[in-house]
Amino acid sequence: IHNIMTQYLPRDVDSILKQIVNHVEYTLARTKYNFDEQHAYQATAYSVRDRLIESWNDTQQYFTEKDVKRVYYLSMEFLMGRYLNNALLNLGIESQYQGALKKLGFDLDEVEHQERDPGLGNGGLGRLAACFMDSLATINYPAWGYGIRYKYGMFEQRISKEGYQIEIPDYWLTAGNPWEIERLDVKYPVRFYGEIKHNGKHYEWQGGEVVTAIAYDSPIPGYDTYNTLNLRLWSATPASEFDLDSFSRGDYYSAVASKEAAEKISSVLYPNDATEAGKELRLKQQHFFVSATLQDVVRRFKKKDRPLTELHTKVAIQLNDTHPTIGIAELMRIFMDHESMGWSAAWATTTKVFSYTNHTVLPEALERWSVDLVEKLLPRHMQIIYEINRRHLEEVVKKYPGDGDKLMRMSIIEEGFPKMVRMAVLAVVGSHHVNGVAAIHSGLVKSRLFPDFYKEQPDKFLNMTNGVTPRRWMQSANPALSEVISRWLETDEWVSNYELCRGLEQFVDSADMQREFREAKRTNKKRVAERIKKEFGVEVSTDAMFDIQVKRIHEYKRQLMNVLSIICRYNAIKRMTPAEKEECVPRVCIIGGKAAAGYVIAKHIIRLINGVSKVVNNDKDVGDLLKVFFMTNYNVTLAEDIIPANDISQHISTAGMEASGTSNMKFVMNGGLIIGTMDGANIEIREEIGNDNMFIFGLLEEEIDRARNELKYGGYQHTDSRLQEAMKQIEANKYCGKDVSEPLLKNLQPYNDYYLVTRDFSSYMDAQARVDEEYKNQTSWVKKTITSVARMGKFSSDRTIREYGEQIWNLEATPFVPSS
Ligand code: 26V
Repeated sequence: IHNIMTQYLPRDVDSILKQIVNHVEYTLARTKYNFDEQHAYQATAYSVRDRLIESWNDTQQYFTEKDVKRVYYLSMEFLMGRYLNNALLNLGIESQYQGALKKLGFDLDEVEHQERDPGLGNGGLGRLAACFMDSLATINYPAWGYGIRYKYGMFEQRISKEGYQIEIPDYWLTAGNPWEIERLDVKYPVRFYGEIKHNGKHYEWQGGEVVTAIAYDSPIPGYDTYNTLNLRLWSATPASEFDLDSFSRGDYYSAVASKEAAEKISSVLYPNDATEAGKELRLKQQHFFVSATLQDVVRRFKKKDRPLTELHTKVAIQLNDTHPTIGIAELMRIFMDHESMGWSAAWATTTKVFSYTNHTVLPEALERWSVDLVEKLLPRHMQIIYEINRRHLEEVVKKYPGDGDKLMRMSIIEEGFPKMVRMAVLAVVGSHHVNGVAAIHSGLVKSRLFPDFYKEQPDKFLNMTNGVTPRRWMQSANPALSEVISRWLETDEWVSNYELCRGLEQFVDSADMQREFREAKRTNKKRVAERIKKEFGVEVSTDAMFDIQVKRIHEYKRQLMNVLSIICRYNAIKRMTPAEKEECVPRVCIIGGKAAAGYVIAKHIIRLINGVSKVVNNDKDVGDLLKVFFMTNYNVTLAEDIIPANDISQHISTAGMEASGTSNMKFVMNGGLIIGTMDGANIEIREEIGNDNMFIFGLLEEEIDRARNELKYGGYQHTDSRLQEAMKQIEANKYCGKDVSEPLLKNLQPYNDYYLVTRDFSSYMDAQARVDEEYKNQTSWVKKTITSVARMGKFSSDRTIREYGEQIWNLEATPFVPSS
């Protein structure tokens, strides 16, 4: 494989060595006899980037020549993770770089660890965008990603010595970013505030404040293809032309200060994916990156002389959640106020360009902006939104005369105090397709979020079950298992064609394969055991079951239920006789994840976990049977390290609340089993790998409303004595102070237990008992993991992206063919 690359930059070890040393001398200006690991990383990254630039330029030129339809993936978040290893594997030159660095006295692995993890996202939504970029490139789809180049990414999490979360700003650019190209020539003005004038022909938006968006481009290599895509992130800088009236004349210093303020717009990622804060700066960020993007897209389209009414034949724009939805109004504004299109033509084209992905049904996360704020910040957009709504409601009235309730439900404007713009409704009205991210979730999008819209246009609503890239999450993160898979399949083509892994199933009874799967697992567990030793000073055995729950801390994800069950396990062990201890399966419980800085309950949960960890790990009675660790600063890099070490992972959200989950897929692909609820993609994973290979428990989505009411109105109270004991210990402040225990316990009272922790608890404990029992039979366990790995093909993001390409974007794969 990879012969497509051989005609370009030389790829033998000595040429690569020369390229690296060249960058040490001329890019970093160091002498070749004196450079450290960080310099080695920088020089290596630049040399890899050189290769990517060549293929990147060729690819973009090729797309332009062929005049292909492109998709633009608009996302406020791209959680890319480290670039170097991913680029080397996709280019198929890892071993050569290893060799070259070795000759220079460096270890590639160590050099790769010098790279900062660019954390320009919160969690699932941002990481999905990154997996999609990898698949788009690999499938040779003509695509670009567009987003914001935040100066401060997701905060770094630390834990105080008392066990509380502390947030440290993530200035990730301290050592520069060799993967980006600053394009000072690619820039657009973006306006805020100001007023609207009519000049007799069309509306004009004037005055206010103008900032300049500058493009930063990063190449996105595909696996085993020459095609290289682009991720364009915008950074805000002061506008060059200045408005003499906008700052007080004669006051030079405040004039400079008002310019400096421009840069605030792209300075920090909002580290909260739980509740919509309604902050003005956040809406500014949205309009800033969307406006720059649409100007860029329209300019590219207009290079060829043709009417803008045909934009949708060459452009598809995917809205990653409602965050870029202001783009619907912005494109209308560009069409009408800059390009002199009439409303009907502008609207017809706009709605053929946009499509919208919903990522959550949680009402508190649905974006709504106050009409006052939109009117002040984006006055022309507010006018346009009103007009979109007027025409939209006119249709509704025609069909349902006199149905005021329906009108209220379907309106883009929520009539309240204050009046709000519902961004999700705007996205549905302005898009040709709307999709959810797993089957159950797409069902809820239709039945709960937009039932009136679904009734009118059922074909508008689609399901696109999420996926993850096997390149990063298997090949790169888990070389030990990947090597086993490739050897048994006698090919490594499964890396870009996961379905080939079905071929593993025929060997499931082979003792050799079982042993090799277990050896790979042990390798991965050993690495994590070493990390634990280093960070906590605790020795753990790789024979213990590694039980992992890592994800953002949210009440609906129920980390609290996990820690309560750990307390019960601890209490049970304390009561065991020596003979019973002999039978007990040792567990290492790992929990990790960040709590939004203002999410008080989530932070209490972290404090409780740390308290339990301290008590359990220091109890001599427990020994090796139970160890509990809170892994700090969970991010893509940490995920790559620990996911391959999982025996079991937990995906235990209240049914109906986790739209999809994507780490569930990664954990199974890495040879672990799932304990989980019938929620999100768990349901489809079960469909693929079989009920015997999963530990399912808990209420079903259709049972939730009723159970919640029963709890609330006294129709149900749990009687689990284990849970009662655990709650009593918390109440007695055995694990944390009452600042933490009181609010947590209050949330577990029947009338407050919105997430049904107490209701699902017994069922969860039963499932945990089944996990322990099954783990005792190591042969049957490893067979389950082999079968599961073999059957996960559906969850490659390559499959997901093909579905988007065929059903929503109408795209064609365009592999680069060198012109002779
Ligand atoms: C919402 C908000 C609202 C407040 C301001 C900042 C902010 C940032 C992000 C979000 C989006 C939350 C939605 C989300 O992340 N959904 C997750 O999407 C994953 C990919 O589809 C999916 O696997 C997870 O189940 C879902 O929770």
